[in-house]
Amino acid sequence: MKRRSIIAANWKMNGNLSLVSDMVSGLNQLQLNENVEVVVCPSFPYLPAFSYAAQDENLQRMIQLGAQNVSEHQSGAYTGEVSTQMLQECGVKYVIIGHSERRNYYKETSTLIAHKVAKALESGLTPIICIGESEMERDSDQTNTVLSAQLQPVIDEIGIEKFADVVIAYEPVWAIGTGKTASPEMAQETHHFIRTFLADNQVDVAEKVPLLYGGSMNAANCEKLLAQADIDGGLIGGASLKVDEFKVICSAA
Ligand code: 3PY
Repeated sequence: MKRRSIIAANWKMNGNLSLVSDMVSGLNQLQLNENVEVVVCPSFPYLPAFSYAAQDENLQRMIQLGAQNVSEHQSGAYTGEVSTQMLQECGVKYVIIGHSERRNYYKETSTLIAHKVAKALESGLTPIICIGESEMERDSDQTNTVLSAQLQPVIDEIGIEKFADVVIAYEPVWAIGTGKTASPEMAQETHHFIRTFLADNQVDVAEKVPLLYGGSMNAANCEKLLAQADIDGGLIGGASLKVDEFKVICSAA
C-alpha cells in the first residue's frame, strides 16, 4: 500500500519574516514527487504571514501550514495558550504535539499529549505526534517499552481507528539537535516496531499511518533514511531553516 509521504519543517523558536518569504519563494520552484506533502511549522507569530505569502493556488496544493503546539482547552483563562480554533483561523492544518522539547522542558506528560491529540482531531487538525527514547533508554534496551508507553495513552484516549487521521514522528531524543542521527537500519527497525505495535491493535490502520523520522535529518542523510520501507517522511529541525537544504530533502521524498 502506498502511503502519503510528508516532509515537515519544525522551525522551533527560530526564523523571522524574511525566512518566511524566502521559504515560500524557494518552495514555489519545487517539483515534488506525486504523493508528497510539505508542511512548514513556524512559530505562532509567523503563521498568518506564511499563510498570506503562500496564497498562490499551486503553493496551497503543495505546502500545508503547521503549528508547533496547541492547547488541550477550547478557550478561557489560559494565559499564553493557543487554541485549535485560533490555529485554524490562521490557515493551520497540522500541529506538532509532544515534541521531546515539550516533554522535557515543559513537562508535558503522555496523558496531556493524548488530550491535545484528541482536541486537535476534534477540530479537524492533523496531529503529528512525536515519540522517542533517550540515549540512556536506548542503551538499556528500553526503546520499545518507552515508545509503547508514549503511544498507549493516545490509543486509550482516541481509540485506534482514529490513528488513520494522525501522523507519528519517531525522534530519538539523543539525535535531536546533536548532529547524531540513527543509522537508516536502526531507524527502520524502530519504525517497523511502531507499525507492528499499531498493527497489534488494528492492522488496517497501522498500514495507513505515515511514520516520519526526526532527529538531525539533513540533505546528506535524507536519501537513505527515506528509502526505508517504514519511513514515510521526516520531521526536520535545523536543516529546515536553510531553504536550499530543505528543498533537497523535499525532493528526496
Ligand atoms: C530535529 O531534527 O532536531 C528535530 O527536533 C525535529 O523536530
